[in-house]
Amino acid sequence: MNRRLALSTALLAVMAAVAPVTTAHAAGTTPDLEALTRALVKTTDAGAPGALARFSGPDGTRTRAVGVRDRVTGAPMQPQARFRIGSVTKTFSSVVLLQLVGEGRIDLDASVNRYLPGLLPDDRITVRHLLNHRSGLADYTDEMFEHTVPGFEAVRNKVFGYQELVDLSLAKPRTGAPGAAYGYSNTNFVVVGMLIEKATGNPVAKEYERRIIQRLRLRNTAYVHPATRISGVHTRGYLHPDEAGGPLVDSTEQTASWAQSAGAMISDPADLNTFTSALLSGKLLPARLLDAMITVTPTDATNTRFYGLGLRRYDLSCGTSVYGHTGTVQGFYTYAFSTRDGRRSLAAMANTSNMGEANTALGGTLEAAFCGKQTAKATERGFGFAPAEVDLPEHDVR
Ligand code: REX
Repeated sequence: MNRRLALSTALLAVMAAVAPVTTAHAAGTTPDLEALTRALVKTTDAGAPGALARFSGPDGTRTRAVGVRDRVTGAPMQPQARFRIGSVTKTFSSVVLLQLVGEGRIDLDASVNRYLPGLLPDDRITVRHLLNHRSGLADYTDEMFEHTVPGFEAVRNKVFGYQELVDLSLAKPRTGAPGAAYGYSNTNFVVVGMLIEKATGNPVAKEYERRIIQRLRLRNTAYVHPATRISGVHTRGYLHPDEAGGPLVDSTEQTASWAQSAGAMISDPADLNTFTSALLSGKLLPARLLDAMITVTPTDATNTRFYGLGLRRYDLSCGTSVYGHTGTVQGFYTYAFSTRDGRRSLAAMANTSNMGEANTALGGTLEAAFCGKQTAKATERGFGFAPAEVDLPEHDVR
C-alpha cells in the first residue's frame, strides 16, 4: 500500500468512526469528484484553457477547477468568476414567458401573430412552437457563423434590432410546417424576447431582473446587452478558429447582440446552480407550467436527449434524468442542469468554443456529478467524498 493510500485509509477509518452514518444519500448517489476532475482535465487536454464544475447537493457544494481563466495573466479558473452562458439564457426567457402565461397575459397555444401582428409568415406558429423549437423558423446563425472567426468579428460589436434578426431568418426557407418537427433555432427565442417586451412593455433585461434575478438573489447574473464588457471578476473566453490548431481568439468582449434573449446572459456557477434548483423545485413557476416545461420530445435518435419548453432533458447512464440547458457563445461552453426534485445541480463551463472535443469532455461532468458513486458504498463509509480531495475556497469577489 502506498503512503497516500495508507493515509487515506487511516483517515477513512477515523472519519467513519466519528462521522454519524448519514441517511441523506439513501435515495441517490454522491458525486464522483475524481471523475469530475478527470472530465475537466480531459476538457483542457482537448484544448480549452480552463474548465470548472460546481456541484450543489444535500451535502453541500463541491467545486473543481483546472487551467486558467486568463491566458495572458495566467490567473487560474475561479468558481466565482462570471462568464457568458449562451443558450442557458433560453431557460431564463422561457421562465419569464411562462410566468406571463400564468398571469393570463399570453396563451401558450395562441398564434404568435395574435400578439405580434404580421411578424411571422404563418398564423399556425404558436407560442409553444417557439419554446419547443417546432416553429420551422430557420436559424439565422448558421450562415452568420459559417466561417467561425470572420463571422464572429463581423458581429462582435454590432447591435441588432430583434426585427433584423427575424428578417435574417425569414430570408431563408422554413425548415418545416409549424409543429411538425424539432429544429433548434435561435430565431425562436428572439421572438420570445419580442413577446416578453410586447406583453410587459419593458425591455427583457427588466423582466429577467425582477422575475428571476432579484427573486433568487442572483448577484452575478445579468443581461447587459448591448454592453460588450463583463464587469467584475470574470473568465476570459477563447474562440477556436476553424483551422485545426490555429491560434485562439480572445472573444470575451462582444455585444452578443446576435443572441439577445436566445443567449446573451452572463452568470456564474453558484447562480446557475441556484437557478436550475429553484426552477425544478417549483419556486419560479406554478406546477402546471413547470409540467409543461418538462414535457419533452426527443431531439435525436439516441433516446437520451430531449427538449421541453426552453429546457433540455438528458437521461444519464445511471437512469437519472437531469433538466437544464447547454450554452455556446464564442469562447464559452456551459452546462447547467438539475435533478427533477431540484436537490442536486451542476454548473460546468470551459472557456473555449468551436472545439467539439472539449465540449464533449465537459459534458462528462454530468455523469460524474449525477451518477457518481453509488449510495450504498458512500453510506458504508459514512461519508461521500474522498478525503484527499481539497475543495476550493468560495469567497465573495463582488
Ligand atoms: C453560435 C455559434 C452557437 C458559436 C449558438 N449558440 O447558436 C446559442 C447556444 C446561443 O448556446 N446554442 C447551443 C460558434 C448549441 C446550445 O443550446 O447549447 N460556432 C462557437 C461557430 C461554428 O462559429 N462555425 O462555437 O463559438
